[in-house]
Parts: sequence; structure tokens; C-alpha cells
Amino acid sequence: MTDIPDAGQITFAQDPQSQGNPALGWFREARFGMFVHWGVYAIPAGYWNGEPTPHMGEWIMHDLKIPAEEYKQLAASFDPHDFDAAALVDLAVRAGQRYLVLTAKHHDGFCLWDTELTTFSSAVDAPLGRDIVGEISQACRDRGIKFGLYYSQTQDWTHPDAAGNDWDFDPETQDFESYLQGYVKPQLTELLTGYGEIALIWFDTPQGITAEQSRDLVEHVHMLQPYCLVNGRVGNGLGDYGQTRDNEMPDEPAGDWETPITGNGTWGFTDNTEWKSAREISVTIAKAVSRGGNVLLNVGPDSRGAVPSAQVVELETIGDWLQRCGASIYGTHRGPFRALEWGWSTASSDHVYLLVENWPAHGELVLPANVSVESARLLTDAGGTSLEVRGAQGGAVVDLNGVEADAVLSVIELTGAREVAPL
Ligand code: H79
Repeated sequence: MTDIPDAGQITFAQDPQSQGNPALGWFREARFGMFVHWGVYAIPAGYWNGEPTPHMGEWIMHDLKIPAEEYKQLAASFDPHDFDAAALVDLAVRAGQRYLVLTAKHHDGFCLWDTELTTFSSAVDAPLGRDIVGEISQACRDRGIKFGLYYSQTQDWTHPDAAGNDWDFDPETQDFESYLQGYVKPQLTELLTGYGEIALIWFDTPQGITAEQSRDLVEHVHMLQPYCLVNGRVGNGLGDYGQTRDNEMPDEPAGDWETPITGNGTWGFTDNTEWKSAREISVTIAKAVSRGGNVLLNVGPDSRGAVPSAQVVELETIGDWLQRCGASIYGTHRGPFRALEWGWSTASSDHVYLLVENWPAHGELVLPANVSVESARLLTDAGGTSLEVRGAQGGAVVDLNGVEADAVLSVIELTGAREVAPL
């Protein structure tokens, strides 16, 4: 699997008025979060009566046109004895992730909390009767991880008035507004009043929702929790922060934004084992932060509640890397150097950071012309080794002779970097 090419845009725009929202403070600090896609689709895990689903695991009901009444019976088998919310949040902490977003309700309509609006939930139709939103919110609170909820506001394949299911329900007779007022908003009220502070609501697939309806949802969320962020996928350019489409990296994005990325080729658990490497993901983080954005990396626990062990190893490798070079990621912003041949730059108030994907074979890292630097050190080695910086024609040079490239991604910290007048 190759990493994400730079071709995207901010498809789901930030409301310009939101840029002063104080709640964006934690979002700009955090830079890296864990997305958790979990629901009854983890039981078929990509196969229905032996037939593979052609796309993502969580889309199986839609793509194989499984009747709602048949699909809903999966809840009786949702019995994740191994699921331990504390262990999941501990994994996010070890991976260096600062926020977690859980699918409270995905497009299939299965709810991971004790809702009054349907029995199709982990709390009622499932045998163990567990409130997964409650369990994970508590574990996040205990560990200081910001907790957000994904909520599919337009599609619900088990609700007769929602979008997305044309094999059970007749789109001609559907009443989307009644679903929004009578189902979506009451469920959001439950989520935003029953589980303490919710850091963000992550809506999805806003195609077809009117500006009035998007605004109604934003106001509903903010009325219940003024500091809860709403993502760009609420639709109609009304998000508190912007978003790309799934697995996209924008070229020159403005404002605050996030890209959601899969760890393999699916969001909901399947037997797909094409894991993106820790290096690919760290490169994606470096690119995103150098352009002012965040990365929300998915895990899809299996039907027992376990994150695949191969992905755990990748997450821990990323966490080890962030232990070494977190100063270049957390709380940093767009870097001053663009279009570098060898990597990306980020900046804090004190330093410029260079994230070097292509380690120069000749041992000399050439900085952009007209930049002078007081000192440099390698953040990603154990001792933070000082590096010599020499002025040179065409740009100052950081001398990398005698130091090794990091196995994940090397990061150099510059002090006193400034532009000098051209000669
Ligand atoms: O939750 C994850 C995805 O399920 C969700 N967004 C992320 C975060 C998502 N919803 N819609 N999409 C992604 C776009 C889906 C497009 C497709 Fe299809 C689904 C392509 C193949 C399956 C719909 C059905 C279009 C073609 C067939």
C-alpha cells in the first residue's frame, strides 16, 4: 500500500466564523487521534453467507442489499467478551493519540449506547447489554483523552425515513425532516447530555442535507454543549473545522482541518491485512501538520472487541516515534518551508522542525535559499545530537555525516531559523 498522494481539497469546509472558537485550542494541540469503527458489521467481517462484500466492511449491509429485518438480527450475536475500554484507550495513549472518536451510530443504524429511540443497540438487543459509549467515555476521561462521537446524520439503513436504503424503503415516501427532528436530534440529546464532556461530533456523508438542516444540527449540538466541535461533514460549509474526503491529503489547505485515514483498506473489521506501515502513517502525520491539519487514524476492533495485533504493533511504533519527536507535532503549526525535496516542515514559537523522509545519500541536507540558522539537532536519536550547520551557496546545509536516519522518520529541530535578505 502506498501512502496518500497530495491531491485532495478541503471538501467539507470550515465555517470561517468558527476559526476563533476557543474549543479549537485542544484540536490544534492534538494533531493525531484514534478513530474507532465498531458495530455489528464486525460479526460478518466482510462476508455474508460466504459472499465477500466488494468494498469496506461497514458497508456490507448496503453493498449486498441485506434486508433490514435480517441485518438487525446480528445484534443478538454482538457479544464482545474481550472488549476492554481501558485497554483500547491505553492503546491510543501508547500510540501518541490525543483524541478518540467512536462510531456511536454508523450508516447501518446500530447504536453503541443505551438509546430510547431504538432497541437495535449494544445495550438492548445485544446479549451483554453494554453501553459502549459510556465505557469508552469513562476510560477517556480517566486518561485525559478528548472523546468525540461519530454520528451518521443522513444515512440510516434501518430507519424508514433516513437516506441510503432503497431496497427496503421507498425514497418517494420518505420524510427525512421527520427523521432529523424525531430521531437524530433526540439521539444527539442523549449523547450530549448523558456522557459528560463530548469534545466533538463527527457527522458524515452530508450530500443532500439542506443548509437549514445542517445549521439546525450545529445549533442543536452547541446549545447542549457550547464547546463541542462539529466537523465539516455536517454539511454546507458550517463545520467548526474543515475536512478532506476519506484518505485524502490536501495540497495547500486553509484554516483548521482533519483527514480521516484507514489503517488498512476498510474502516469496519474484515480479514484485510494490508496495513499501512508506521512509516507511511508518520509521513502522513508530518504532511498534515506541516499544512496545519490533523490525522484521525482508524482502528476497527473485531467482533470480540480486539484490535488486530499487527495494527497494535504499528500503533506502538508510531507512539515510540512520537515519544522522540512529539515536539515537532503536538501544538505545532504550518512550517515556513514549502516544496522541499526531502520532506516537510512544522513550526512552534521557538523552533522550526524538519521532517526528513528522503535522507540525503551524501549526508548534506540543503535548506531553502535565504534561510540562516543558529543551531540544529537531531530530535529522533537518543541524545538529541547537535548537527553542524554551514552556510553554502544555494542554501545553508545541515551536516548529517556520522548520524543515522530514524527507522520511522527523522526529525531535526532548528533554532534561530530566519529568512535573510537575498545577496
Ligand atoms: O465511516 C467511514 C466510511 O464508511 C464513511 N466515511 C468513513 C469515515 C463513508 N461513507 N460514505 N463513504 C465513506 C463513501 C462511500 C463510497 C462507497 Fe460505495 C461505498 C464506495 C463503495 C462503497 C456507495 C456504494 C458508492 C458505491 C457503492
